[in-house]
Amino acid sequence: MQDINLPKPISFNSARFLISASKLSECPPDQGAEVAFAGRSNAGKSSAINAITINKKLARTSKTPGRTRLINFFSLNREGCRLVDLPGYGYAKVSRDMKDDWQTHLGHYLNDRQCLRGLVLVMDIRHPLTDFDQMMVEWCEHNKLPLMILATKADKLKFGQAKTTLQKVRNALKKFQCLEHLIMFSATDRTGVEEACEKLAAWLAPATDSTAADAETPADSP
Ligand SMILES: Nc1nc2c(ncn2[C@@H]2O[C@H](COP(=O)(O)OP(=O)(O)OP(=O)(O)O)[C@@H](O)[C@H]2O)c(=O)[nH]1
Ligand SMILES: [Mg+2]
Repeated sequence: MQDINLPKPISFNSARFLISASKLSECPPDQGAEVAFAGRSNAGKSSAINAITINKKLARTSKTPGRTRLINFFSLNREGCRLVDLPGYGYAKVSRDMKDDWQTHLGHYLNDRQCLRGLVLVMDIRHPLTDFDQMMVEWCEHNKLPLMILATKADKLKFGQAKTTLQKVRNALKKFQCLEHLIMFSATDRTGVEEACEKLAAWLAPATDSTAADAETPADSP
């Protein structure tokens, strides 16, 4: 029997570009529910968003690291729900000032955004757990923010190798309670896409009821 209060399911294919922000003040109002994709430059964040939304043209991807320099917001078919493509970290070829600038804005977003429901950390399965990745995991743990890791570009490894790497990552992170999902992923052959969609929809679900979303918002930011 269908619960009459059940909202329509999120369709990730409904994602549409909403706005780009270079700083916190340019972001959409801090309401509803967002899930942000973070990770090293060139790890495959934008490609993961495109695979999840089944829209190759949604987030711009590039062979050149540092393609995504702004915080890009994508709206979904459920009001107030958004996916967020964050600028990659660790891009070496930009000036130090510019790098500091990005990291400051990224830091502001991560620290201040009340509507953030979870973080998707995208890492290249061939180079997992860089220093920055570890920092992000620790940041999620400290802020009690649910974490999903997409070990992407799995198509670049043999299945056995990919499995072994995943197990190593799992072992390395077993003390972290924030880690809710660790998924072998490939934007190219769509490994793990369905699982990621399912978990993302669950994270975004509470925002369907605005009172529930409000009730969940802590009075003070961490
Ligand atoms: N083989 C393979 N290549 C991938 C996959 N995901 C991304 N790529 C490639 O990796 C490169 C970087 O992908 P992006 O999605 O632009 O990476 P990004 O993390 O958004 O990069 P920045 O915006 O620079 O931070 C592109 O050439 C993609 O085609 C994957 O699952 N498999
Ligand atoms: Mg990108």
